[in-house]
Amino acid sequence: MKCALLSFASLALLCGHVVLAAEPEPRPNVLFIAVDDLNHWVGHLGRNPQTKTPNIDRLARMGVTFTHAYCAAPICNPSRTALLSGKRPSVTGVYDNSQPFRQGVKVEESLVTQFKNAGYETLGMGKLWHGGLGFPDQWTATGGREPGGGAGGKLKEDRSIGGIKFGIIEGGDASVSDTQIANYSIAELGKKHDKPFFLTVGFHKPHMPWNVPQKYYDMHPLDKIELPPHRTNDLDDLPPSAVTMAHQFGDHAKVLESGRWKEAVQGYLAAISYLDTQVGRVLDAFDTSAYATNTIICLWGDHGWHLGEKEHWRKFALWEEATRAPFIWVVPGVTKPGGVCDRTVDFMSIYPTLCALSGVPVPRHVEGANIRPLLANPKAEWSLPAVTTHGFQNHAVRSERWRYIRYVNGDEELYDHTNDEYEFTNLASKRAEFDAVKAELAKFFPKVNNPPLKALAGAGVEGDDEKPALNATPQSRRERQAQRRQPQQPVEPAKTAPQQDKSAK
Ligand SMILES: [Ca+2]
Repeated sequence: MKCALLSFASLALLCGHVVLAAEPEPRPNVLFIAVDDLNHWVGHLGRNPQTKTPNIDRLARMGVTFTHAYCAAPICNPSRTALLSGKRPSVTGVYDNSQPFRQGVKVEESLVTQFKNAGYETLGMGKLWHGGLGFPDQWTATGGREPGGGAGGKLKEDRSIGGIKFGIIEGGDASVSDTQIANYSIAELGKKHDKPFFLTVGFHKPHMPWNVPQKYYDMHPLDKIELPPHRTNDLDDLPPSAVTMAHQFGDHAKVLESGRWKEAVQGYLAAISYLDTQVGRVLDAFDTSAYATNTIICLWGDHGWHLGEKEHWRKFALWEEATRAPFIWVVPGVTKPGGVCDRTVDFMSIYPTLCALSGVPVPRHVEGANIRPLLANPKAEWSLPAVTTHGFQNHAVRSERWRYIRYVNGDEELYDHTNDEYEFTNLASKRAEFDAVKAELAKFFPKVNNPPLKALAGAGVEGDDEKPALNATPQSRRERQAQRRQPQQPVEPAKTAPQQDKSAK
């Protein structure tokens, strides 16, 4: 009715030869749900049938879920820095947890700042940037620092295997800080807001330690746990850079030695189910709130996670398990319930898409594609692959069919997902016909490859006890010299890569 009246008023003014700017549409709120270290083990993506995530699956049914969504970097700090700043790791030089994002990004470049400057209330609690909420000036108000950070409550039973940390805590859900983070967002959804809001819910779990109450372990009985698909000879066809990446922490050897691989899988599933419960509490509050019909919801995991696939654990790699994560959007007037999009997207899309959907200007520095066309029609044509970077000049390009990885020293991997969804067979140097495929995919590697920012000793470990993986791939002295000489040069085809076969089609 209001719109009809406005239209009539605008028409009257036009007829009187007086042109005034139309009153802008009311802007949508944004509920921004960031989940730490949640890989594609959510029920509706079907990757692991053992996982129990009824609430994330319910959110997926409310709008559009992306089955091929990938991080810009497979580590907390660079992934979040990229998607929140709109600048890839290869632009900021933030490749790792040890490089302070504040040195690569200005507060004015932040997605949250952009919404604040556009007149939004910017509210949040938990982990958004690496270590917490990031720049204080982005926020109009926050829920403050959650008790205990992301670690959870006091352990009743420590089940950790070396660096893979998990166990059962004393007490119930209230002992884990994500419960307080959910409480904060539930309270904000219950308030009257005079301005549109951008509300961040920054969940920590299922980041390690997987310390959650007993009941979540009981949801996943050990005798029912199955190991993720893996092959004992899976590394035989990998180049040296990839093997280095797989073995960088030595986790898999320790897990095998312990004989408790299934317990670790159980721990991750338990932490996911705890996290899902908190997502459900927020959704329940959302459904009954005054904002259920005028709020965009965007849920993302910051990267994937390995649990022994390719003899690798954690993130820190360029394979499917380390790079794929849930990505769900609910956009009033744009998405329809039950949408499933198989197109390849990466999380650089978040910044420009949220701005475009909210009528907020997109700053010039922002990279990434506006995926509104896919939100409106998940089957729409889409020509862009997803791009992930891990360390200086190590990149992966993922199209709907292929994953092509090229490391700084020219090492390569190529996987065909039409018949190899677990990336068991590296085709990179198998046949000449793949050279054309690689050449096509290589066009999407980042054109700017800035050197890594200086790491701060002891930095990057705010709320994250994992060691840097910056030097996971060995560099030759020649490469290091070239890097120092030409920090801004676009990536060149590696000299050690096979020559393209021009006759191959
Ligand atoms: Ca993370």
